[in-house]
Formats: sequence, C-alpha cells, structure tokens
Amino acid sequence: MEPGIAQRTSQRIILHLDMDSFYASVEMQERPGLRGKPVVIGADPDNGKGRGVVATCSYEARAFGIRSAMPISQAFVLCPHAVFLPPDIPRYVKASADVMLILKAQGFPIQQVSIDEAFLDVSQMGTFPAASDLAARIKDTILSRFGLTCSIGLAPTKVVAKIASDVNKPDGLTIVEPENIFSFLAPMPVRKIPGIGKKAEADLFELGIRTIRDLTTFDIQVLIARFGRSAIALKDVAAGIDTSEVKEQDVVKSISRETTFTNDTDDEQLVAATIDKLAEEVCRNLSDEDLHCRTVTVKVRYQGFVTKTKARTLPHYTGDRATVRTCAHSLLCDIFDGRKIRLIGVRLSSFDKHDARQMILGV
Ligand code: TTP
Ligand code: CA
Repeated sequence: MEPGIAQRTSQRIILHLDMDSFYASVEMQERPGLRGKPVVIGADPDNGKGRGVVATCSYEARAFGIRSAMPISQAFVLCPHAVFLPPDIPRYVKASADVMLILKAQGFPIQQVSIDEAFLDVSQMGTFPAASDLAARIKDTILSRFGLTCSIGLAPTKVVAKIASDVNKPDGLTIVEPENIFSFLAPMPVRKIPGIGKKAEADLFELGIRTIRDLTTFDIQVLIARFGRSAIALKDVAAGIDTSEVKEQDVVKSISRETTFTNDTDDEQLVAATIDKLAEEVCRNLSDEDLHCRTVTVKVRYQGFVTKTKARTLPHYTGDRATVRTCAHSLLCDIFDGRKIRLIGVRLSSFDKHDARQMILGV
C-alpha cells in the first residue's frame, strides 16, 4: 500500500545497527589467517580446565554450538581445535569509535547503546526505500574502511528495528515497513523482545505465552496481576507500539566488573576482599566517565552455575567509593548462603552526570 503524504511525513524511520560477532571480527580482520576459522574470544581454555567464560565467537564457532557467556571449558569440549584468544578491549574500543564516527558523519540523531550497536533516527530520509539505500551505503562504508560486517534493521520504532537487525545476522539488512509490523512480530518467541530474559520468558511460558502473538491476545488484567504495570508496556511493544526516541546522550548504561575465582571458594575473607577490589574498579570507571550512580548490583555464581543477583537503589546519586563498597558488602551478605562461589561481580547503573546539586546530596 502506498502511504499517503501525511503518513509519509509523520512516519518515523529508525535504523538499528549491530556489528557481527564484534570482538571476533576485529581479531579476524587484523589477522587474516583466522578468516573462516572457529575463533573464540574469552578466558584461557587451559586444555579444558579453564574457568572463565566466552565473550563472543565467530559464526564458524557458533556452528559448533559455542555462544557468548558459555563456560570456556564447555566451548573447548564443543570445538577443541578452535582458535582461543584473550580479549583485547582497547582494540575493540578503538574499532567501535571508528564505526561510531562513520555513523555520526551521516548527520542524523544517534544513540550508541553498547560497544557495537547504535540507533539512528533517519526519518528525514522520507521513505523506507531511501532509508534502505542509506543503510546499504553505511554497510558498504564500514566493510570497505574496516573490513567489518554489521547487520541493520529499519523499522518505524526502536524496538522493532532492534529485533529486525538480529533476524538476518550476519551481514543482514532487514526492513519492516509499518504495514508489516504485526506479521513480522507475531510469530517471534517472546524472548526476542529486548529486556525479556530467561526469567521473564519462563514466567510467560507458565501462562502459556510463547510467541508475541500469544502476548497480544492475552488478558491484560492477568498480565498486570503477574508482572505489575510493566505488563502494559510489554503489551504495547508486542503490538508494535513504541514511542521511545533516539536519545543522543545516554551512552553508558552500566559499569560492571566480575571475577571468576581460580578455585570455587567459601572463604569469606577472600570473597570480601574481592568485592572490595571490584567495587574499587567500578568506582574508578564511574569517576573516569564523570558519572554518579544510584543502583548497585552484586552477582554471585555458585558452584553448579546457579547465579543470584541482588540490586539496591540508593536514596541519592553517589560516586563515593565507601558508599558503594558498603552497599556491595551488604548485598553480598543478603545473597551469600555459604555455598562455594565460582564468580562474583559488581555493577553500577542508574547514572546521572554529577552536578553541584548531586554532589551536595551525595551520600
Ligand atoms: P553482541 O552484540 O551481543 O554479540 P556479537 O557482536 O559478538 O555477535 P552478534 O553477531 O550476535 O551481534 O556483543 C557485542 C560484544 O560484546 C561481543 O563481541 C563481545 C561482548 N560480549 C561479552 O563480552 N560478553 C557477553 O556475554 C556478550 C553477549 C557480549
Ligand atoms: Ca553485535
């Protein structure tokens, strides 16, 4: 259907770009001998005894079942002949900055949402075919300048654009025009909705909700009783309604550090000292970014991979190390049940640039 002029001018066109197997692609670009091979970026596999996790891996490695966040020992079992490399974060930060410069040079409002992904509001292109040409040009530029592929989604909303960028990876370009939103979303598993993790997915399954279509037809009152007011937003997203805008600042959403112990431990002193160290590191990063935070989260992974997290939102923004450390210790006490711990982590979120007002309020 040809949209009318009024529709065409009010129509938003959002572009979401996500780099393909980012860390692995940067490594493969810089070492051409790795092309076409299964490459895993993450902890040292130590001949199958390694204790950390996979950060990411090439699509060739994914064919063996390897995935981000999987124990490196499991990745080693799945594909012992893969090339295992430690992460070289400064290199990825540089590659990210290069890509973001290309995106900024397009002259549209831009919101970087992680090291390798960004939204652009390209409504000014006027039509989806014109926006699609722009997306193809962006992909070509990134490939020819840096030898890296990315996947792009184009849609009338941020959420649909993000889902679209993911469906034809790697090197995909997926366009969801307004009249196709529902047929695009309906058959998707609910897990495709950004923000729906394992836990929410399991809760929805319990209600018999598996696809986005199931969500759209489900009784809103029952959903609210179960999930609170966030159910309303969830129903909207399922129906393709999402008015959130591409916000230019808002780059850093959280700062986190985690450590896998060499041996699983229930040594309280070691765990406490490690929490101190992690709190110190995230606070240093917070101060480097000139930010204050309100939410502190502690993650504990026990032997057997059972993971618990607990968050606390402070009454005021703070950048104070002692406050963060005390909060992290108290959260750890709440979730530490005496079992042996494999990994612990600290995350700071809910940021605001600290100004004079917050500095006075800061605890
Ligand atoms: P993602 O965009 O989630 O993944 P990816 O770019 O590696 O692969 P895809 O093609 O599916 O988009 O994450 C971007 C980078 O962030 C990734 O290259 C490595 C890092 N990362 C981790 O370090 N740990 C993780 O658990 C995840 C998911 C990502
Ligand atoms: Ca990516």
